[in-house]
Amino acid sequence: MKNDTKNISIHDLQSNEPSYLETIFSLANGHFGIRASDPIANSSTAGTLVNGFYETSDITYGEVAYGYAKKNQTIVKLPDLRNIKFVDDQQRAFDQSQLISESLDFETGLLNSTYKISNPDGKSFELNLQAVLQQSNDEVIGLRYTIKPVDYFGKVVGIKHFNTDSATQKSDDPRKSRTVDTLTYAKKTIDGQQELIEVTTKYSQMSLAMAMSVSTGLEQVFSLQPNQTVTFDVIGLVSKINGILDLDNLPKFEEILKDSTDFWQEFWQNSDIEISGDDSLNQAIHYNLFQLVSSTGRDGKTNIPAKGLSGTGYEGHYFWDTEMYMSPFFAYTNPEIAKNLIKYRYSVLDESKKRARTLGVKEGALFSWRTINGQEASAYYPAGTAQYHIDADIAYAIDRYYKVTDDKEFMKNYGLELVLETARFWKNFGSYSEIHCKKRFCFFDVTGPDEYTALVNNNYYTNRMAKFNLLFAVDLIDEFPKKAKELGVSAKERDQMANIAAAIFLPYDQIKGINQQDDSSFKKPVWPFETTPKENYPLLLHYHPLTIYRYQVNKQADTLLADFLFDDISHDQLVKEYDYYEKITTHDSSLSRSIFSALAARIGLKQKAYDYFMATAKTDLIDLQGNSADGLHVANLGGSWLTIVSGFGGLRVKDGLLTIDNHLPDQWDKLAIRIKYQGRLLEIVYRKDATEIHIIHGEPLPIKVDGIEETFK
Ligand code: IFM
Repeated sequence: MKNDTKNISIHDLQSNEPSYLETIFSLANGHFGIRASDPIANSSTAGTLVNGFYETSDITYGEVAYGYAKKNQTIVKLPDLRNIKFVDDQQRAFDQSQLISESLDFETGLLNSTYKISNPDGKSFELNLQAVLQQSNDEVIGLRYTIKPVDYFGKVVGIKHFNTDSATQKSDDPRKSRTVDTLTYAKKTIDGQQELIEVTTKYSQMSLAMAMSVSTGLEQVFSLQPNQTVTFDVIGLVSKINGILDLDNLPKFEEILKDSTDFWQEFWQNSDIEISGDDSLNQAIHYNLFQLVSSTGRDGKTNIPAKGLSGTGYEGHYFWDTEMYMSPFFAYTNPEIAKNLIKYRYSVLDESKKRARTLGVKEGALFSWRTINGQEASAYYPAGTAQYHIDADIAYAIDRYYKVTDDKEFMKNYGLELVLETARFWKNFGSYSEIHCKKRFCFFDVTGPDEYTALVNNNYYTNRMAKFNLLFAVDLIDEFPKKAKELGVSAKERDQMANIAAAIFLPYDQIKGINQQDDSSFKKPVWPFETTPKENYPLLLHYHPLTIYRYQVNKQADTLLADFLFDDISHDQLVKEYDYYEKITTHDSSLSRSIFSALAARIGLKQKAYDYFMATAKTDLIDLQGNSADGLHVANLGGSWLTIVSGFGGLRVKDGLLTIDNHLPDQWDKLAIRIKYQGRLLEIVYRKDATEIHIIHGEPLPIKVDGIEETFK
């Protein structure tokens, strides 16, 4: 039976703005993505994006300093595979189009769009375009064009060639992408049915091939007659980076659709979430999970761009978003993908060691704040490189993966080394200082997750994460002593890490009784929220950074994120901390609300948890941040899962035990989630007065549910 909450159509959306719809209905398979363009409009924002395919350019600084990032890395917008041209019997283009309907099916991965296409006389036909990406062979897309006359009859020429004109608009918004005009296109083969182009970037020296095959011909003439339709299929191909394409044995459209349907069926089998009684919310969650997995590189060489493959925003860069917001979903539903995301970090470990040397650290690795190839691409170090918490975020994701899978082999071959090299960074980048007559280990000049506070001393989140990273390294050294020795660890180094972890300073305000965001945070005046007009949000687009940094104002969860992750402060302190930081947080970052919701659920602030969650769940579907046209907020897609499962569902691994606390919102009668845990598939059903656990397959498992440990079969 069809599930009504596993599809979305334009009627479910409040905006019909074309570039917004291009994002919302974009399709991807981890390797490449295609925006849902109007096929005849030649939109400047339409196109194909390949995960990890970027061009570099020099970063131009007014004043440069040692160690600044040198090169931009910009994801390349490639030709639009949907694009087509139709010409009438007088050789005039059908150049007007109007979107009539559009819907995306999350159970098959099929996007269905219908347009009314008209010539200069206003005579028209209806074009239905179906698009679906192959998932097993991720280089393939199937496109089916079906044409039905409205009041135009007679000759039409359909012309399908690669359109390589690409005009991206320049903008001052730092979240948008810069233009790339250093591409070379070479037509390699062309016959009546197939066209292949090779795209080469001038500076990053990457290339790939795109091809399309139209069985009825690249330029085909047909005649539209009353009550008749014309259908033809286009099979499109996008090679791997520096790869080649095989144009023989192409699959048929139906085969691509079947492949996609099989993929999505298995996906929902392992990862579904159902909330009783709110169809539009279920739809939003299903949409989020569909787009999250679509956005994710699965090959161990690529990662998850902050906007997925749905838009060029943030230039296709990978951030800490992956480890803290997206990989939890994969660890618990598709650990193979979680593993490959960590493998990507391993693949840039050498670059990260070099970066640590540039920062003056003689051992260890510093992962880049924003990057594709491992090199730092942030030109603004106060909110870029200074966010070195990314090292510990990666270690945290490895710990999560290990807890959920118990994959010792992976830890021996990859995990240990990554945790060790990040711990070495912390050991060398911080320093001892005397605080309240005690020797404490500190991190000076650091930026935490909150990007409205920069270059402060002892950011609580960073210090808490560094402590975790060092302790985790010590645990792993003890667990894998032979491998640790091979990696050059001595008993002295191990003890040094343990001692530093114990001495790390965690700022705490005695009077307020809460953890302090950093050494200076409470000394600053609170941002004048009462006199800030609504239209001045997000603040980053209206105030100089130095205006913002001088106030207590948060863009996103910072200290509270540490509280969420470590669950190590008393209920009373958490309530006070939440209350304090909530008042100074703007949520100008889409990474914020999910954490506020999850924590509110844990504290018992039910209405707040629900309200923040509703905004999180529908961030892109209601264009909450106002910039979904640039691409989806993929961290938030993962954040919405995190809120449901770890917030309302209270799921975490604590003291080696899967632990669940039922915080079901009053608005729901039932929540059912599916997760994988150490080789088992589980369904957890939360009701108002009970929590049921079903082990769908796998061995019995002890679980702590609402404080009581029981073995479930
Ligand atoms: O990584 C985030 C950051 O935390 C807030 N600004 C946007 C980045 C990319 O999503």
